Amino acid sequence: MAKIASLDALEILDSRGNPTIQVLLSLDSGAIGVAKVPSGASTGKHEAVELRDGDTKRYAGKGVRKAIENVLQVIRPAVLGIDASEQQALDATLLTLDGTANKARLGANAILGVSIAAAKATASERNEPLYHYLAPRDSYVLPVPMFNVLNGGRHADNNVDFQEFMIAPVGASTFAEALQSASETFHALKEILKSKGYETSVGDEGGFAPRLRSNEEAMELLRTAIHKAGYRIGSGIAINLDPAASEFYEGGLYVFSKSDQSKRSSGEMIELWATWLERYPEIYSLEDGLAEDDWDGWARLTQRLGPKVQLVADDIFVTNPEIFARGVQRGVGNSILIKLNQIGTITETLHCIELARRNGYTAVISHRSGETDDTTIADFAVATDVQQIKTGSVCRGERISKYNRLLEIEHELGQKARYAGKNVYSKWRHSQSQTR
Ligand code: 2PG
Ligand code: MG
Repeated sequence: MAKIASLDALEILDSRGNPTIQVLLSLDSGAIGVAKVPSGASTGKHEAVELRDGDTKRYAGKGVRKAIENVLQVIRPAVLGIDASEQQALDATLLTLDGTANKARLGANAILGVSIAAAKATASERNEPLYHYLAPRDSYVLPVPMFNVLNGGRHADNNVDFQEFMIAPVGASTFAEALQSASETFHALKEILKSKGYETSVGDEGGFAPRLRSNEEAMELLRTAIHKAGYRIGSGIAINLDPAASEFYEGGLYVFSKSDQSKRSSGEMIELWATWLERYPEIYSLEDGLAEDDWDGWARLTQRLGPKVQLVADDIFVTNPEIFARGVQRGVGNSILIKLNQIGTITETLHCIELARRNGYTAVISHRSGETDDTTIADFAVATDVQQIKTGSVCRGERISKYNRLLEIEHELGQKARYAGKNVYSKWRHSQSQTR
Protein backbone atom coordinates (compact mmCIF):
# COMPACT_ATOMS: atom_id res chain seq x y z
CA MET A 1 0.00 0.00 0.00
CA ALA A 2 1.26 3.46 -1.02
CA LYS A 3 0.31 5.35 2.15
CA ILE A 4 0.36 9.15 1.93
CA ALA A 5 2.83 10.33 4.60
CA SER A 6 3.01 14.05 3.90
CA LEU A 7 1.48 16.75 1.74
CA ASP A 8 2.90 20.20 1.13
CA ALA A 9 2.27 23.06 -1.30
CA LEU A 10 3.89 26.31 -2.31
CA GLU A 11 3.33 29.28 -4.58
CA ILE A 12 5.53 29.25 -7.69
CA LEU A 13 5.38 31.17 -11.00
CA ASP A 14 4.12 29.99 -14.38
CA SER A 15 5.52 30.86 -17.81
CA ARG A 16 3.71 34.21 -17.86
CA GLY A 17 5.15 35.14 -14.48
CA ASN A 18 1.84 34.60 -12.69
CA PRO A 19 1.54 32.59 -9.48
CA THR A 20 0.48 28.98 -9.59
CA ILE A 21 0.55 26.08 -7.17
CA GLN A 22 3.13 23.34 -6.73
CA VAL A 23 2.12 20.31 -4.68
CA LEU A 24 4.54 17.84 -3.08
CA LEU A 25 3.22 14.55 -1.84
CA SER A 26 5.32 11.85 -0.21
CA LEU A 27 4.57 8.26 0.68
CA ASP A 28 5.55 6.07 3.62
CA SER A 29 8.28 4.58 1.49
CA GLY A 30 9.85 8.03 1.01
CA ALA A 31 8.77 8.24 -2.67
CA ILE A 32 7.84 11.78 -3.71
CA GLY A 33 5.46 13.18 -6.35
CA VAL A 34 5.57 16.81 -7.46
CA ALA A 35 2.88 18.52 -9.56
CA LYS A 36 2.90 22.07 -10.96
CA VAL A 37 -0.49 23.26 -12.16
CA PRO A 38 -0.92 25.23 -15.45
CA SER A 39 -3.31 28.12 -16.14
CA GLY A 40 -5.31 29.24 -19.19
CA ALA A 41 -6.02 32.68 -20.69
CA SER A 42 -8.78 31.96 -23.19
CA THR A 43 -10.69 29.96 -20.61
CA GLY A 44 -14.09 28.37 -21.12
CA LYS A 45 -16.91 29.82 -18.99
CA HIS A 46 -17.71 26.47 -17.43
CA GLU A 47 -14.22 25.39 -16.45
CA ALA A 48 -13.71 24.28 -12.86
CA VAL A 49 -12.72 27.24 -10.68
CA GLU A 50 -9.08 28.24 -10.54
CA LEU A 51 -8.91 29.69 -7.05
CA ARG A 52 -7.06 33.02 -6.86
CA ASP A 53 -6.71 35.21 -3.76
CA GLY A 54 -8.14 38.41 -5.24
CA ASP A 55 -5.85 40.39 -2.94
CA THR A 56 -4.76 43.19 -5.27
CA LYS A 57 -1.78 43.99 -3.05
CA ARG A 58 -0.14 40.73 -4.15
CA TYR A 59 0.42 39.70 -7.78
CA ALA A 60 -2.50 41.88 -8.94
CA GLY A 61 -4.90 39.57 -7.12
CA LYS A 62 -3.55 36.42 -8.77
CA GLY A 63 -1.88 34.89 -5.71
CA VAL A 64 -2.79 31.31 -4.82
CA ARG A 65 -2.29 31.34 -1.06
CA LYS A 66 -5.91 30.36 -0.42
CA ALA A 67 -5.53 27.29 -2.65
CA ILE A 68 -2.36 26.40 -0.77
CA GLU A 69 -4.12 26.82 2.55
CA ASN A 70 -6.85 24.49 1.30
CA VAL A 71 -4.24 21.84 0.48
CA LEU A 72 -2.62 22.19 3.89
CA GLN A 73 -5.65 22.74 6.13
CA VAL A 74 -8.47 20.85 4.42
CA ILE A 75 -6.99 18.23 2.10
CA ARG A 76 -3.93 17.18 4.10
CA PRO A 77 -5.72 15.99 7.25
CA ALA A 78 -8.21 14.05 5.13
CA VAL A 79 -5.70 12.20 2.94
CA LEU A 80 -2.78 11.43 5.26
CA GLY A 81 -2.57 7.66 5.64
CA ILE A 82 -4.76 6.81 2.65
CA ASP A 83 -3.56 4.77 -0.32
CA ALA A 84 -2.25 7.02 -3.12
CA SER A 85 -2.46 4.20 -5.64
CA GLU A 86 -6.26 4.18 -5.29
CA GLN A 87 -6.59 7.15 -7.64
CA GLN A 88 -10.36 6.93 -8.00
CA ALA A 89 -10.94 6.77 -4.26
CA LEU A 90 -8.50 9.62 -3.65
CA ASP A 91 -10.15 11.80 -6.31
CA ALA A 92 -13.59 10.97 -4.89
CA THR A 93 -12.37 12.10 -1.46
CA LEU A 94 -11.17 15.37 -2.97
CA LEU A 95 -14.56 15.92 -4.64
CA THR A 96 -16.39 15.25 -1.39
CA LEU A 97 -14.14 17.59 0.55
CA ASP A 98 -14.86 20.31 -2.00
CA GLY A 99 -18.58 19.61 -2.16
CA THR A 100 -19.37 22.06 -5.01
CA ALA A 101 -20.20 21.36 -8.66
CA ASN A 102 -17.31 23.44 -10.00
CA LYS A 103 -14.62 23.03 -7.30
CA ALA A 104 -15.17 26.59 -6.15
CA ARG A 105 -14.49 25.83 -2.49
CA LEU A 106 -11.03 24.26 -2.59
CA GLY A 107 -10.07 25.33 -6.12
CA ALA A 108 -9.46 23.05 -9.08
CA ASN A 109 -5.82 24.15 -8.97
CA ALA A 110 -5.44 22.82 -5.40
CA ILE A 111 -7.33 19.60 -6.17
CA LEU A 112 -5.51 18.83 -9.43
CA GLY A 113 -2.12 19.38 -7.81
CA VAL A 114 -2.91 16.68 -5.23
CA SER A 115 -4.47 14.32 -7.77
CA ILE A 116 -1.40 14.42 -10.04
CA ALA A 117 1.18 14.42 -7.24
CA ALA A 118 -0.38 11.21 -5.86
CA ALA A 119 -0.04 9.45 -9.24
CA LYS A 120 3.54 10.62 -9.64
CA ALA A 121 4.52 9.53 -6.13
CA THR A 122 3.06 6.07 -6.66
CA ALA A 123 4.80 5.70 -10.03
CA SER A 124 8.05 6.69 -8.40
CA GLU A 125 7.54 4.24 -5.53
CA ARG A 126 7.07 1.46 -8.05
CA ASN A 127 10.04 2.66 -10.02
CA GLU A 128 7.91 2.95 -13.14
CA PRO A 129 7.62 5.78 -15.65
CA LEU A 130 4.37 7.68 -15.14
CA TYR A 131 2.86 6.54 -18.45
CA HIS A 132 3.46 2.89 -17.55
CA TYR A 133 2.05 3.30 -14.06
CA LEU A 134 -1.10 4.93 -15.49
CA ALA A 135 -1.53 2.26 -18.19
CA PRO A 136 0.71 -0.81 -18.04
CA ARG A 137 1.07 -2.19 -21.58
CA ASP A 138 3.70 -3.91 -23.71
CA SER A 139 3.75 -1.23 -26.38
CA TYR A 140 2.70 2.39 -26.76
CA VAL A 141 1.82 4.91 -29.45
CA LEU A 142 3.55 8.30 -29.46
CA PRO A 143 1.11 11.12 -30.23
CA VAL A 144 1.09 13.40 -33.28
CA PRO A 145 2.02 16.80 -31.87
CA MET A 146 0.38 20.05 -33.01
CA PHE A 147 2.89 22.89 -32.79
CA ASN A 148 1.41 26.33 -32.40
CA VAL A 149 3.92 28.29 -34.50
CA LEU A 150 1.82 31.37 -35.35
CA ASN A 151 -0.12 33.10 -32.58
CA GLY A 152 -2.96 35.58 -32.63
CA GLY A 153 -6.14 36.21 -30.66
CA ARG A 154 -5.78 36.58 -26.92
CA HIS A 155 -2.28 35.08 -26.93
CA ALA A 156 -0.63 37.85 -28.96
CA ASP A 157 -0.73 41.63 -29.38
CA ASN A 158 -1.11 41.63 -33.17
CA ASN A 159 -3.89 41.94 -35.75
CA VAL A 160 -4.62 38.23 -36.23
CA ASP A 161 -8.07 37.19 -34.97
CA PHE A 162 -7.44 33.46 -34.82
CA GLN A 163 -5.51 32.28 -31.79
CA GLU A 164 -3.48 29.31 -33.01
CA PHE A 165 -2.04 28.21 -36.36
CA MET A 166 -0.44 24.83 -35.74
CA ILE A 167 1.69 22.45 -37.77
CA ALA A 168 1.19 18.69 -37.34
CA PRO A 169 3.92 16.47 -38.82
CA VAL A 170 1.69 13.59 -39.84
CA GLY A 171 4.10 12.18 -42.42
CA ALA A 172 6.96 11.46 -39.99
CA SER A 173 7.72 7.90 -39.04
CA THR A 174 8.89 8.55 -35.47
CA PHE A 175 8.18 11.21 -32.87
CA ALA A 176 11.80 12.35 -33.08
CA GLU A 177 11.43 12.88 -36.82
CA ALA A 178 8.17 14.75 -36.25
CA LEU A 179 9.87 17.10 -33.80
CA GLN A 180 12.78 17.64 -36.17
CA SER A 181 10.51 18.53 -39.10
CA ALA A 182 8.53 20.93 -36.93
CA SER A 183 11.68 22.62 -35.69
CA GLU A 184 12.98 22.98 -39.25
CA THR A 185 9.67 24.45 -40.39
CA PHE A 186 9.62 26.82 -37.40
CA HIS A 187 13.08 28.12 -38.32
CA ALA A 188 12.13 28.38 -42.00
CA LEU A 189 9.11 30.42 -40.94
CA LYS A 190 11.36 32.73 -38.93
CA GLU A 191 13.53 33.36 -41.99
CA ILE A 192 10.49 34.06 -44.15
CA LEU A 193 9.06 36.48 -41.60
CA LYS A 194 12.39 38.28 -41.34
CA SER A 195 12.74 38.55 -45.11
CA LYS A 196 9.30 40.16 -45.26
CA GLY A 197 10.20 42.63 -42.56
CA TYR A 198 7.83 41.08 -40.02
CA GLU A 199 8.58 40.77 -36.34
CA THR A 200 9.84 37.44 -35.03
CA SER A 201 9.11 37.90 -31.33
CA VAL A 202 7.02 35.08 -29.89
CA GLY A 203 3.67 34.89 -28.08
CA ASP A 204 2.69 33.04 -24.91
CA GLU A 205 2.98 29.58 -26.44
CA GLY A 206 6.18 30.25 -28.36
CA GLY A 207 4.65 30.91 -31.78
CA PHE A 208 5.55 34.00 -33.79
CA ALA A 209 3.12 36.86 -33.45
CA PRO A 210 3.67 39.20 -36.42
CA ARG A 211 1.28 41.89 -37.58
CA LEU A 212 -0.06 40.45 -40.82
CA ARG A 213 -2.33 41.75 -43.56
CA SER A 214 -5.02 39.13 -42.91
CA ASN A 215 -5.83 35.81 -41.25
CA GLU A 216 -5.31 34.18 -44.66
CA GLU A 217 -1.77 35.50 -44.84
CA ALA A 218 -0.94 33.36 -41.79
CA MET A 219 -1.97 30.29 -43.80
CA GLU A 220 0.12 31.35 -46.79
CA LEU A 221 3.18 31.91 -44.59
CA LEU A 222 2.83 28.46 -43.03
CA ARG A 223 2.52 26.82 -46.43
CA THR A 224 5.63 28.60 -47.66
CA ALA A 225 7.55 27.61 -44.51
CA ILE A 226 6.60 23.93 -44.80
CA HIS A 227 7.64 23.94 -48.44
CA LYS A 228 10.87 25.80 -47.74
CA ALA A 229 11.78 23.30 -45.00
CA GLY A 230 11.42 20.54 -47.59
CA TYR A 231 8.19 18.86 -46.47
CA ARG A 232 4.97 18.10 -48.31
CA ILE A 233 2.13 20.42 -47.39
CA GLY A 234 -0.68 18.27 -45.97
CA SER A 235 0.52 14.70 -46.23
CA GLY A 236 3.93 15.60 -44.73
CA ILE A 237 2.96 18.42 -42.43
CA ALA A 238 -0.70 19.29 -41.93
CA ILE A 239 -2.03 22.59 -40.63
CA ASN A 240 -4.38 22.58 -37.63
CA LEU A 241 -6.27 25.60 -36.35
CA ASP A 242 -7.61 26.80 -33.03
CA PRO A 243 -9.26 30.16 -33.73
CA ALA A 244 -10.70 30.06 -30.16
CA ALA A 245 -13.90 31.60 -31.51
CA SER A 246 -15.49 32.23 -28.08
CA GLU A 247 -12.98 35.05 -27.75
CA PHE A 248 -14.48 37.01 -30.65
CA TYR A 249 -18.15 36.10 -30.25
CA GLU A 250 -20.05 39.23 -29.24
CA GLY A 251 -23.82 39.54 -29.02
CA GLY A 252 -24.44 36.54 -31.26
CA LEU A 253 -21.95 37.60 -33.93
CA TYR A 254 -18.35 36.71 -34.70
CA VAL A 255 -16.48 40.01 -34.78
CA PHE A 256 -13.01 40.16 -36.37
CA SER A 257 -11.99 43.11 -34.27
CA LYS A 258 -8.24 42.51 -34.55
CA SER A 259 -8.17 42.54 -38.36
CA ASP A 260 -10.81 44.06 -40.64
CA GLN A 261 -13.70 44.65 -38.15
CA SER A 262 -15.99 42.41 -40.22
CA LYS A 263 -18.89 40.62 -38.51
CA ARG A 264 -20.33 37.22 -39.26
CA SER A 265 -23.37 35.26 -38.17
CA SER A 266 -22.94 31.65 -37.08
CA GLY A 267 -24.03 30.46 -40.55
CA GLU A 268 -21.53 32.79 -42.22
CA MET A 269 -18.74 31.48 -39.97
CA ILE A 270 -19.59 27.94 -41.06
CA GLU A 271 -19.38 29.11 -44.68
CA LEU A 272 -16.02 30.70 -43.95
CA TRP A 273 -14.68 27.41 -42.59
CA ALA A 274 -16.12 25.50 -45.55
CA THR A 275 -14.30 27.89 -47.89
CA TRP A 276 -11.06 27.59 -45.92
CA LEU A 277 -11.23 23.77 -46.08
CA GLU A 278 -11.69 23.96 -49.85
CA ARG A 279 -8.90 26.46 -50.26
CA TYR A 280 -6.53 24.82 -47.78
CA PRO A 281 -7.00 21.04 -47.91
CA GLU A 282 -4.00 20.69 -45.59
CA ILE A 283 -6.22 21.71 -42.66
CA TYR A 284 -6.80 18.41 -40.85
CA SER A 285 -8.17 19.73 -37.57
CA LEU A 286 -10.26 22.74 -36.51
CA GLU A 287 -10.67 23.47 -32.80
CA ASP A 288 -13.27 25.91 -31.45
CA GLY A 289 -14.30 27.06 -34.91
CA LEU A 290 -17.42 28.41 -33.19
CA ALA A 291 -18.08 29.81 -29.71
CA GLU A 292 -18.90 27.95 -26.49
CA ASP A 293 -22.41 29.49 -26.35
CA ASP A 294 -23.25 28.72 -29.98
CA TRP A 295 -24.53 25.14 -29.48
CA ASP A 296 -26.88 25.20 -32.47
CA GLY A 297 -24.11 26.56 -34.66
CA TRP A 298 -21.77 23.81 -33.43
CA ALA A 299 -24.34 21.15 -34.35
CA ARG A 300 -24.75 22.66 -37.84
CA LEU A 301 -20.99 22.98 -38.24
CA THR A 302 -20.55 19.33 -37.31
CA GLN A 303 -23.23 18.22 -39.74
CA ARG A 304 -21.73 20.24 -42.53
CA LEU A 305 -18.00 19.74 -42.02
CA GLY A 306 -17.73 16.84 -39.53
CA PRO A 307 -17.25 14.29 -42.32
CA LYS A 308 -14.35 16.32 -43.72
CA VAL A 309 -12.30 17.52 -40.79
CA GLN A 310 -11.57 16.86 -37.12
CA LEU A 311 -13.71 19.33 -35.14
CA VAL A 312 -12.19 19.66 -31.68
CA ALA A 313 -14.38 21.00 -28.88
CA ASP A 314 -12.44 22.90 -26.21
CA ASP A 315 -14.32 25.79 -24.56
CA ILE A 316 -17.74 24.23 -25.18
CA PHE A 317 -17.00 20.91 -23.36
CA VAL A 318 -14.25 22.08 -20.93
CA THR A 319 -13.22 18.44 -20.28
CA ASN A 320 -16.43 18.03 -18.30
CA PRO A 321 -18.00 14.56 -18.70
CA GLU A 322 -21.55 15.87 -18.11
CA ILE A 323 -21.32 18.70 -20.62
CA PHE A 324 -19.56 16.41 -23.08
CA ALA A 325 -22.35 13.82 -22.79
CA ARG A 326 -24.86 16.56 -23.67
CA GLY A 327 -22.70 17.54 -26.62
CA VAL A 328 -22.62 13.99 -27.90
CA GLN A 329 -26.42 13.90 -27.75
CA ARG A 330 -26.66 17.08 -29.79
CA GLY A 331 -24.08 16.06 -32.37
CA VAL A 332 -21.52 18.67 -31.37
CA GLY A 333 -17.99 18.09 -32.72
CA ASN A 334 -16.19 14.84 -33.37
CA SER A 335 -13.21 15.37 -31.08
CA ILE A 336 -12.59 16.73 -27.59
CA LEU A 337 -9.71 18.76 -26.22
CA ILE A 338 -8.51 17.40 -22.90
CA LYS A 339 -7.10 19.79 -20.31
CA LEU A 340 -6.68 18.32 -16.84
CA ASN A 341 -7.09 21.67 -15.11
CA GLN A 342 -10.41 22.40 -16.82
CA ILE A 343 -11.97 19.66 -14.69
CA GLY A 344 -9.50 19.16 -11.85
CA THR A 345 -8.90 15.42 -11.26
CA ILE A 346 -7.21 12.58 -13.12
CA THR A 347 -10.29 10.37 -12.67
CA GLU A 348 -12.73 12.80 -14.29
CA THR A 349 -10.27 13.46 -17.11
CA LEU A 350 -9.97 9.74 -17.82
CA HIS A 351 -13.75 9.51 -17.74
CA CYS A 352 -13.95 12.12 -20.53
CA ILE A 353 -11.46 10.21 -22.65
CA GLU A 354 -13.45 7.03 -22.09
CA LEU A 355 -16.63 8.82 -23.17
CA ALA A 356 -14.86 10.04 -26.30
CA ARG A 357 -13.79 6.53 -27.16
CA ARG A 358 -17.25 5.07 -26.65
CA ASN A 359 -18.83 7.71 -28.89
CA GLY A 360 -16.35 7.66 -31.76
CA TYR A 361 -14.75 10.99 -30.85
CA THR A 362 -11.01 11.50 -31.01
CA ALA A 363 -9.27 13.26 -28.11
CA VAL A 364 -6.33 15.67 -27.97
CA ILE A 365 -4.33 16.17 -24.76
CA SER A 366 -3.50 19.84 -24.28
CA HIS A 367 -1.30 22.21 -22.32
CA ARG A 368 -2.49 25.66 -21.17
CA SER A 369 -1.12 28.98 -22.37
CA GLY A 370 0.32 29.49 -18.87
CA GLU A 371 2.58 26.50 -18.20
CA THR A 372 5.47 25.25 -16.08
CA ASP A 373 8.21 22.69 -16.66
CA ASP A 374 5.85 19.95 -15.42
CA THR A 375 5.73 17.20 -18.09
CA THR A 376 2.76 15.15 -16.83
CA ILE A 377 0.72 15.68 -20.01
CA ALA A 378 3.41 14.02 -22.15
CA ASP A 379 3.13 10.79 -20.12
CA PHE A 380 -0.63 11.22 -19.97
CA ALA A 381 -0.93 11.41 -23.76
CA VAL A 382 1.07 8.20 -24.15
CA ALA A 383 -0.77 6.37 -21.36
CA THR A 384 -4.26 7.26 -22.59
CA ASP A 385 -3.38 6.32 -26.17
CA VAL A 386 -5.26 9.30 -27.59
CA GLN A 387 -2.49 9.73 -30.17
CA GLN A 388 -2.64 13.54 -30.30
CA ILE A 389 -1.12 16.28 -28.18
CA LYS A 390 -0.83 20.05 -28.45
CA THR A 391 1.69 21.69 -26.22
CA GLY A 392 2.88 24.83 -27.97
CA SER A 393 5.53 25.85 -30.40
CA VAL A 394 9.04 24.54 -30.94
CA CYS A 395 10.57 27.04 -28.53
CA ARG A 396 10.21 28.21 -24.90
CA GLY A 397 11.38 25.87 -22.17
CA GLU A 398 7.96 25.11 -20.70
CA ARG A 399 6.72 23.86 -24.11
CA ILE A 400 9.93 22.06 -25.09
CA SER A 401 9.99 20.19 -21.75
CA LYS A 402 6.91 18.20 -22.87
CA TYR A 403 8.35 17.45 -26.32
CA ASN A 404 11.67 16.41 -24.77
CA ARG A 405 9.81 14.12 -22.40
CA LEU A 406 8.12 12.48 -25.41
CA LEU A 407 11.55 12.02 -27.03
CA GLU A 408 12.73 10.36 -23.82
CA ILE A 409 9.71 8.05 -23.75
CA GLU A 410 10.20 7.07 -27.40
CA HIS A 411 13.88 6.44 -26.72
CA GLU A 412 13.35 4.25 -23.68
CA LEU A 413 10.58 2.27 -25.36
CA GLY A 414 12.66 1.54 -28.47
CA GLN A 415 10.90 -1.12 -30.52
CA LYS A 416 7.91 -0.94 -28.21
CA ALA A 417 7.06 2.55 -29.47
CA ARG A 418 5.16 3.46 -32.62
CA TYR A 419 4.45 6.97 -33.91
CA ALA A 420 0.74 7.61 -34.57
CA GLY A 421 1.34 9.50 -37.85
CA LYS A 422 -1.40 10.16 -40.36
CA ASN A 423 -3.56 7.30 -39.10
CA VAL A 424 -5.06 9.61 -36.53
CA TYR A 425 -6.80 11.56 -39.27
CA SER A 426 -7.56 8.65 -41.59
CA LYS A 427 -11.30 8.90 -40.99
CA TRP A 428 -11.37 12.40 -42.50
CA ARG A 429 -8.65 12.09 -45.11
CA HIS A 430 -10.57 9.24 -46.68
CA SER A 431 -13.72 11.31 -47.12
CA GLN A 432 -11.73 14.28 -48.36
CA SER A 433 -10.04 12.29 -51.05
CA GLN A 434 -13.50 11.27 -52.20
CA THR A 435 -14.84 14.79 -52.30
CA ARG A 436 -11.85 16.52 -53.84
C1 2PG B 1 -6.56 26.73 -25.96
C2 2PG B 1 -5.49 26.96 -24.91
C3 2PG B 1 -4.22 26.22 -25.08
P1 2PG B 1 -5.63 28.67 -22.99
O1 2PG B 1 -7.40 27.60 -26.21
O2 2PG B 1 -6.66 25.64 -26.50
O3 2PG B 1 -3.58 26.45 -26.30
O4 2PG B 1 -5.34 28.27 -24.53
O5 2PG B 1 -4.78 27.82 -22.14
O6 2PG B 1 -5.30 30.14 -22.93
O7 2PG B 1 -7.10 28.42 -22.75
MG1 MG C 1 -8.53 25.99 -27.55
